[in-house]
Amino acid sequence: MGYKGYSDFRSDTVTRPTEEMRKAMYEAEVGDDVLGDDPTVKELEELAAETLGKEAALFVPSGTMGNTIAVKLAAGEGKEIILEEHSHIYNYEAGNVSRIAGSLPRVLSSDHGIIPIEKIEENIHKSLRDHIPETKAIALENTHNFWGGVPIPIDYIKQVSEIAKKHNLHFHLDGARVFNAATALKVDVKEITKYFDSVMFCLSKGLSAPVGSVLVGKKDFIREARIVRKYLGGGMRQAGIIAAAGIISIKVMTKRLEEDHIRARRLAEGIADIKDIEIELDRVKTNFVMVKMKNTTSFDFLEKLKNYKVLALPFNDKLVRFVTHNDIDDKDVERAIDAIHSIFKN
Ligand code: TLP
Repeated sequence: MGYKGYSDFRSDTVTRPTEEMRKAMYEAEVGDDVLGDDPTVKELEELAAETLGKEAALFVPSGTMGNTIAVKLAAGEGKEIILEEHSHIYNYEAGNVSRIAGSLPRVLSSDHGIIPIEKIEENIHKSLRDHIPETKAIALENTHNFWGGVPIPIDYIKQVSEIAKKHNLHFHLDGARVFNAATALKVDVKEITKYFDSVMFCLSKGLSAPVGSVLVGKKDFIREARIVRKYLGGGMRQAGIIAAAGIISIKVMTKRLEEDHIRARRLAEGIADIKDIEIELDRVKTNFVMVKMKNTTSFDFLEKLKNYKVLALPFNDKLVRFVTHNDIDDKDVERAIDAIHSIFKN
């Protein structure tokens, strides 16, 4: 079932490929990428590595696979990885951190995605005795999905990277929306990624590609990652068809994210005065608006919202997420604002 005619704020994953992407996909030169001869995949991987300031890159089918491969190589079986308690890797990746990577997540609470530095350091375990699993890795998420798409500040990232270095830990970024973070922080994306050993970012979210994510890091790490991708069944043959869209994601779509952020802001401000809901306005910094229900449930609210042809995503019983993206324009935002006002009109 499609939602043609609806204003779809459920996620930026719903974005459809642009005309430019469709044309590039049609024209893409392709080959068998498992045999290493798809020129378009190679071009995407080289562009991704260069854009994020890393030695090499690997095109993967999803963000989940990119993160899973990274955890598997960075921590691995029986070793610990430090994660924030609401991180996507821990909560929304089907348990892959243990199911596939075989690692133990050491989950730490935070203030909107910021785990106190001392707490991180206290939770690093070296295998002094043979029954203690050793800490091997730490991951951050930027922007942080659960915490409302907030960008994690660079000086914090730098501090965590120093701890990681000091304790010889692999530092991974779940950067599904790292270009939104860079846009909000007004920096080149390298200013964020340079602190990490590996970064996963998604082409298929705000960057509008139909499929795919990229994992970047050192050459040796990516060589190993290619093997893990293969045994997970993620080796793709004439993948240049989809990589062609990813190239446009990086070259073109990364430059327009500010528009989405402005629209999210407009949406948040347009409904902030409604007394039946709660919004933390100062946390609306990228393309997410988290709306807390005071006197109803997310599910009741979303049922009503659907009657106005507006869709959003329930995060839990009380929390609803609206995401702006390339397929949301000013009219969609105004439609959502009017619909929400109508629903809560006494
Ligand atoms: N996030 C999706 C859902 O899973 C919630 C969304 O709509 O936001 N890291 C982060 C921070 C993500 O938000 C997501 C997807 C992923 C990883 C996984 O990417 P995919 O869906 O490509 O496996």
